Amino acid sequence: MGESSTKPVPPSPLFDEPWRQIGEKQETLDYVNNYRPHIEDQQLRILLHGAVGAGKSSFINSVLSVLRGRMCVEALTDNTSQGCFTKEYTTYKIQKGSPETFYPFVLNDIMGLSKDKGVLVDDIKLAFKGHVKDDYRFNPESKLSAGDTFYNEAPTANDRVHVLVCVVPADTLPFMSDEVKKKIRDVRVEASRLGIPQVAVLTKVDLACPEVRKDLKNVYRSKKLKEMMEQFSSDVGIPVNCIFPVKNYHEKINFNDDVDSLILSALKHIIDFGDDFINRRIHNVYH
Ligand SMILES: Nc1nc2c(ncn2[C@@H]2O[C@H](COP(=O)(O)OP(=O)(O)O)[C@@H](O)[C@H]2O)c(=O)[nH]1
Ligand SMILES: [Mg+2]
Repeated sequence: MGESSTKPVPPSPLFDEPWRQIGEKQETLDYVNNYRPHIEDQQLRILLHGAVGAGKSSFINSVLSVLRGRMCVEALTDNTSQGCFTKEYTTYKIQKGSPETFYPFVLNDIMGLSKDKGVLVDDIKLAFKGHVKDDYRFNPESKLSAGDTFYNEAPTANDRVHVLVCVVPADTLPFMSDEVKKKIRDVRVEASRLGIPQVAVLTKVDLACPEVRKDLKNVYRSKKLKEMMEQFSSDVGIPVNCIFPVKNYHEKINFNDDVDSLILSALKHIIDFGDDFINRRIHNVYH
């Protein structure tokens, strides 16, 4: 009866159940607040790389904001994507409580993923090993070399990079050029050679999927985002379990637990990967 009036039901854009659990916000925040590297004074250096406009500065600001409990715009974001392919190397420390106390991790960002312009892979390699001093202005035409004022001849364990984070925007990910994918792979290979763990942060998930824009809790229910993460994983070789979707605090939006939880979850995993690397290094030195 009435068979002709039954329209085919379009498949839902969402899975019934999330395929990954977002950790509980307070628990993750406590974990991050209590994190201490095993060696005293060791600091974990997190290097973010990604194209202009990927959301690197916004991610740093989001981390600062979540941890300090107020909106921060320290790593000034940039709306224009022109003419800013030379960038200074800046270390962002995060104050913890009293003015002279800092979290034991720092963040750097580097613009290394343009098709043609952008930081040279050679310079990224130098940054990995801690040879790039703060305030160095990258030159896409020539690499930093020994003897330069900004070349650190004797990097300490704290100057080295302990975890590499590739920042990619979800909204434009399907249009990422083969050249950029190749650059991500090249940087990854160099990082792997030095044993540096790699993570990807997928920003702007709110712009990539309407269901996620409606409710950020849908992030691990969105079929579109899962597909995107799997495709990106197979394109550049970063396992899906090392890819973390986030929405940044990027304009005057109010604090929101869902935004916080995703930022903190990404940060927790970044810290864990970096910490593993530090511990492996100690092990290798002493054994
Ligand atoms: N909707 C949305 N916009 C974002 C997000 N993250 C960054 N943006 C915007 O993207 C633009 C570039 O971000 P920015 O952090 O400056 O990128 P960077 O060049 O990698 O440092 C800015 O206009 C941000 O407001 C996000 O998660 N969602
Ligand atoms: Mg920036």
